Amino acid sequence: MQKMTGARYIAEALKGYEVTHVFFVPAILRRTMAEMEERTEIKRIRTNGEKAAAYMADGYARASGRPGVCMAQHVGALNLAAGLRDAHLAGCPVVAITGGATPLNKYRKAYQTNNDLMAFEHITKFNATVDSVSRIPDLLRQAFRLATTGTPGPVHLQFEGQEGQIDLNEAEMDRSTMVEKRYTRVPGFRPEPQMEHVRELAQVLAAAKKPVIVSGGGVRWSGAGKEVVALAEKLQIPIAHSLNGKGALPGTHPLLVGAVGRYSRKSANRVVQEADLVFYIGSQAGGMTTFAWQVPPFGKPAVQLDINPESLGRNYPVKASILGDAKVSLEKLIAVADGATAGSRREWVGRAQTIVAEWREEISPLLDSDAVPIRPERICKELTEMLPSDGLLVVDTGHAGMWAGGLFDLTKPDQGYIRSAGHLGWAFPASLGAKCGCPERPVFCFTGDAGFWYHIGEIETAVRWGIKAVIVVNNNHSGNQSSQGFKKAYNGKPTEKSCELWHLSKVNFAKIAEAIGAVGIRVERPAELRGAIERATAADRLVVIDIVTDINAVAPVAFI
Ligand SMILES: Cc1ncc(C[n+]2csc(CCOP(=O)(O)OP(=O)(O)O)c2C)c(N)n1
Ligand SMILES: [Mg+2]
Repeated sequence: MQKMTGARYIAEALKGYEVTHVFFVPAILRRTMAEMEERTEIKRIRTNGEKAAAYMADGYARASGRPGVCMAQHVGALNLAAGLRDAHLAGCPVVAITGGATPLNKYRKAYQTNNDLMAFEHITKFNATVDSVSRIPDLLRQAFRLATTGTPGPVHLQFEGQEGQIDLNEAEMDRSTMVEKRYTRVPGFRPEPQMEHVRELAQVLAAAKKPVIVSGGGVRWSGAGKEVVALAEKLQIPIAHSLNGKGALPGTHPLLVGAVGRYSRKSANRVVQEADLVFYIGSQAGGMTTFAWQVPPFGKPAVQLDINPESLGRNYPVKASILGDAKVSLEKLIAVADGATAGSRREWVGRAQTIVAEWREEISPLLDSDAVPIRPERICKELTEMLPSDGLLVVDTGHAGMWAGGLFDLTKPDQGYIRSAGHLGWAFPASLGAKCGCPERPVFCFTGDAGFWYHIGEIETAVRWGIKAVIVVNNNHSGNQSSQGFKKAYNGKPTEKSCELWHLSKVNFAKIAEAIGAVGIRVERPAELRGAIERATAADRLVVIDIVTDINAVAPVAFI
């Protein structure tokens, strides 16, 4: 035991947990920040908004597999909470630290004070107050432990004091138990499944004539993409994936049919509809992946593998289920799977491949389109061809999620893909965090203009810290995904004034980027895309590629 301040302890513990960056808006844990400078190499990324700080920590975690850390003082706590919502939906380990009221200033209208704790309750796995400096060690350990185990997710610690200044206090602290290395990355544990459950599930698979795998985000966290492919090859099963699962699979594999559900690829939806059994692996079979339980319809025979028992059978009654880590469970399943049944699925695999070929033929004129203004499909094609061999694509929601989820392909084994789980504006800050988490990887972001506006001030953060990412903006001067919903709201006859609800200004983002010190490239013709991406890849700073696109280009609802 050694007497030390909370600030010193936190700085040393974060270093021990292999945290390389923290994302925050001042003033929070001021003394801890100073200790970090003195005792660690941790970069203290001061952002221009708390929500962006949370998204950066989220992107850092999804890219690196290590928990992301973000912080806000008491008055910024709910801004930070808003940013944890996507990490919660995506199951991503983020440790959020905020300041809170003190016993002396509670309930008396102290400046900037409110009780924020409940706001974190439904978006975190653990939501605790740190009311004594001597509780910092165990609560910090619990925070990292919970963030990285089971289904990963965000956690929140509210430190006493507007700025969490309880870190100034001293206590006897035990350095030897400061860090549990197991929880420095996901997965904290790889629980093994019960073999009888593995055999049961193998039997159901063996009996299926037309099975399909739906590979989810759990496969990405577990690093089980290779095992999914090996099982599919051994038994000859087509593979669809959720949007969270996209980054774990080779986009060019002959058994791959694409993203299933709402932001999807028509071929995947058709194959899942025709299947006689769906095998969900590391997927919650949620509304997005199943198009609100229409693909497949509720009642379709299913089997499931997940690390969290809550997921097993929740949305589709299961004929068999396995509880365990995806990678080790699949290794065992591959060992007992009956490869002799593979031949009986030749016709089914052929059918799936025909469906994929039909989809490709249908979409290729748009992928190759030379239209001006540029079609977003053409951007996806260029990104597929130009993303560096170890590049990571970070994708926003809405139309960006539809275009990239359905049309972009990972073509090299070391490429990656992460996406907003629903919050518009997530991708740009998340891509900056991703670059901090994986500095050696080229990071690209794909976003619409409405998505980019949310956190445009973070261009300044990226320039200040020399964070190099390439931001590809599909700039149709509107949030045009919303146009369809408004058309419906006007009973199919939108008025001229209804454009007010979704049109935005025509702005040149390249000029804004240049003014802040980033590289700005404006693209107006499809033939310029390649050169722009090449230039951006070679640049040494943040690059914004502002692509002028067609305001009338609307992504098809890829439902059968
Ligand atoms: C936080 C949040 N608010 C609102 C939405 C609803 N929403 C989904 S897409 C969209 C517009 C997207 O516009 P843009 O990023 O420019 O892409 P575009 O549709 O124009 O291609 C909106 C407002 C959302 N997903 N998240
Ligand atoms: Mg737009």
